[in-house]
This record gives sequence, structure tokens and C-alpha cells, in this order.
Amino acid sequence: MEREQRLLFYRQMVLIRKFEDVAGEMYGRGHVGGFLHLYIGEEACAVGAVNALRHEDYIVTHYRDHGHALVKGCSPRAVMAELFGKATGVSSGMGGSMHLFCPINRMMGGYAIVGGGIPLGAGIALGIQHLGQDLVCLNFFGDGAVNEGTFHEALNLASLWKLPVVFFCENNQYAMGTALSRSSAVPEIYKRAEAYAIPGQQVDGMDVDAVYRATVDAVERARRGGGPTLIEAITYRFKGHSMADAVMYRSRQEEETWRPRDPIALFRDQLLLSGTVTAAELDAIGVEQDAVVADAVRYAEESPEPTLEKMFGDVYA
Ligand SMILES: Cc1ncc(C[n+]2csc(CCOP(=O)(O)OP(=O)(O)O)c2C)c(N)n1
Ligand SMILES: [Mg+2]
Repeated sequence: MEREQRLLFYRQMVLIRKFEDVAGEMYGRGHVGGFLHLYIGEEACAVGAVNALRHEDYIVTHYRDHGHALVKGCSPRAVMAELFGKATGVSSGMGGSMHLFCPINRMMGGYAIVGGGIPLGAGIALGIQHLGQDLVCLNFFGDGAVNEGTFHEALNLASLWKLPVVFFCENNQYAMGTALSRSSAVPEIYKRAEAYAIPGQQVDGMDVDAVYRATVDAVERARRGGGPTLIEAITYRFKGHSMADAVMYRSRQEEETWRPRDPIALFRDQLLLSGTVTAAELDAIGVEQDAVVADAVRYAEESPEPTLEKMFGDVYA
């Protein structure tokens, strides 16, 4: 990786971390309604994977979606405004945290139904194929989605029709309070690729470089007509499932074993070891991203609420 690209990856991971910390704080102060699912600990997945795409490529993701949206090009202002339910949000304040949607950046949601985005991503890839476009759809979902029927239906057809889609499972090892080992007969998710005759690969989801390399290969395969890949990134969410989770289903000891695997700290060490970047440069990025997030909060606070007309205009009855 070139120095500039490494710095970009670092900047984006730091942006997500700081954005999430502040979003959690804003939730606590009552500025954010509904649900809020933080992505802290999983930053290397969004940053490594989305950077393997071109800007015109598509992504579809689940409700833990702030990181994906930010890396895909949505502005921190418009994402924070969406959390605040403001008219200037990416979804005009109608969607909130779980339903970020930004077609200009080819960020096609943000879906709260577990496994709901998987067939949509395959469908986008079918559209790409029909239109003869040189594009790919990167489809994110959690480990909790892989026992849903949609996962199997989508992988089957995507393989059969060689659709330009990359299935990216963020295996943070829990679906709400249920450990993967308690819900899955085959907890090694990448092995399921074999059932659909597509490549399956497990990758360290705390290593941004490894995620990037695996996704570059899969995107390249999809783009040249080679069909889908299933990537399983092993990661860990450092916070609860949502803000309302007291995390009683895992031990503090287990959490402590994951702390040294913090993807940002690991990448920082890697950058410093490479000798191409100084600690002062990385610290400056932290300060810069604090300002970006503070600006996003100010923008969200000052933005107008959606009008009643807008709110009722989007209701189907
Ligand atoms: C079809 C469906 N079933 C159940 C739920 C309730 N639910 C919301 S999040 C979640 C856990 C999903 O876990 P995972 O897919 O691993 O994603 P993570 O939260 O770990 O990122 C569940 C069961 C839902 N939203 N949709
Ligand atoms: Mg999970």
C-alpha cells in the first residue's frame, strides 16, 4: 500500500471511531431517537472493504451502517443530521440511524430486517448484469443473517447466474445476545460458500490491510464475470448490540482479550513500524477528525426538522 492510501485508511477508521463515540453521547443526551447500533471495534471491515470499490460501485448494508456510509462518501454532516432526524440528513430525517440511504454515493441502505439486504444486493447485481455495466455490488451483513433463508436463496442464484456481487459477512460473533456457536451448526461461515460453488474466504476483520486485499480480489473476480465470493471477516463489537444493551451474555474477561486487537491501534502500530509515518502526523489526524465530528454535530443541531408535509407525504396508506 502507498503511504497516501495508508493515511486515508487511518483517517477513515479514526473518523468512524470518533463519529460513533459522539453519536453515543448524543443519544445519551436525547438528541438521537429510536435505535442506535455502534460499530466501534469493526472499523477495519468497512474501511478495508469499501476502499476496494470504485465510487460508482454499490453497497448494501445492515442497520449498523454509519461506518459503511461514511467510507462510501456520505458526509459526516448528513449522516449525523440523519441520526438527529433532521431534514438535512441523508434520508431527509425519515430513516434514522438504521436506514441511511444515499444513491448519489451508491449507498443503497441501511436495512433493519436481519438478512433483508442480502437479496437486495443480489438484485442490484442482477440489474448491473442486465444493463451490461462494469460495476459491482458489495453486500454487508452480520453473522446473525446467515441462517436466514434470504442468505441461501441469494447465494444460490448469485452463483448460478454469476452475479457481480461480493457477500461480506461481518462476523462479530454475536447476534444481539446470542453467540454464533449457540445458533449455528457450522460456525465457520466462509465454509458455506462451498455449498454454492463459490470461493469462500475467512479474513482477520481487525486487520484493515488483510480485509482490503481479500476484498480487492473478490471485487476483481466479480467485475470480470467470475461471479460472487463469500468473505467472512472475524471481528468484535466493543460496545453492546445497541445503546439499550447491558451486555450480560459475555464475560468482561472475553472483552479484555479483544482489546489488544483494536483495529485502529493495530494499524497505528503497523504504520509507525513501517517508518513512513510519524506519531505526530497520526495525532494530527485525530485532532482533525475531532473537528470534523464537532462540525457535524453543530450542523445537525442547527438543521431544521422535516416539515409535517414531508413526513405525511412519505406515508403509504
Ligand atoms: C428478520 C429479523 N429477525 C430478528 C430481528 C431482531 N434483530 C435485530 S438485530 C439482530 C441481531 C443480528 O445480528 P448480526 O446479524 O450478527 O448483526 P450485528 O448486530 O452483530 O452487527 C436481531 C436478531 C430483526 N431485526 N430481523
Ligand atoms: Mg453479529
